[in-house]
Amino acid sequence: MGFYFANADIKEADILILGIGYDRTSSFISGSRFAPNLIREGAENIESYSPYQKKDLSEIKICDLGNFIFQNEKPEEFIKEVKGLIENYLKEKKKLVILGGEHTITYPIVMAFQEYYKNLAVIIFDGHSDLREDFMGEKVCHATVAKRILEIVGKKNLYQFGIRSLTKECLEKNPNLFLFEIFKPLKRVINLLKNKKIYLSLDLDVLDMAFLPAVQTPVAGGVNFLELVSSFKLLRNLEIVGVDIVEFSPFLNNPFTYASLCAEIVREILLIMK
Ligand SMILES: [Mn+2]
Repeated sequence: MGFYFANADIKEADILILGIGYDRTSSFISGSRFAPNLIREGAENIESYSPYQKKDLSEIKICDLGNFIFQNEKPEEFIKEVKGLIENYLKEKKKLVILGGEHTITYPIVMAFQEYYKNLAVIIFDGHSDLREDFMGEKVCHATVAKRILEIVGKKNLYQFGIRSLTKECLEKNPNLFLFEIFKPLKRVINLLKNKKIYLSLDLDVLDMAFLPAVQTPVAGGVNFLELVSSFKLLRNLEIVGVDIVEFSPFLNNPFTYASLCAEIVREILLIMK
């Protein structure tokens, strides 16, 4: 099944939605490979109208591409395949919303975006800094993804918000890393991002685990849903060309409850990209 609000074919769509259910490097509670389809199910329970943004999804041309089918899950092959796929959609001048899967998927996606857009900045909302050099013998995994992205886009173009799980060394790696909160620090720096193309990576564990315990690596002390949506509304002032929404692990709790919450987040994201 696709999202019920996906109303366009690939040619006429402005925004493409794609599921990438990769969770091979998950080190704690895996299962995010099931997220894309469960969020589609959860969408059946939400309105296409957003009372937060006072807009309706029917105002946007959206195509749901379904899910990416892996040919090979070896990291090097997976990176190559995903990067190539994303490049093709960018050449068609499409905006993208990608549903993970674990956070690792952001790396090949950003590689493609960085090559296509010369003035790209990456914004990450996440409970974890993901700035480790390597983790459990893996160079490219959910715990190193922000470090790999930092190497591609440079310190001036990576902004991290909501972080509350990191090492002391990681804190020093990115001058634009903001602890605990999203809204206030984002409001302070948003003018620096006005002439950039923006890629947003939304790791759902930025939310407090009381709101969304169904994530692969839960962290206490996160933001609430209203702060997240208020932060999206700030981002509406920027040009967002791509978004990923990662780390939802639906079967950890009643999948439909939390899938509905994730579907609301998808709606709010789509509406800030118009
Ligand atoms: Mn995280």
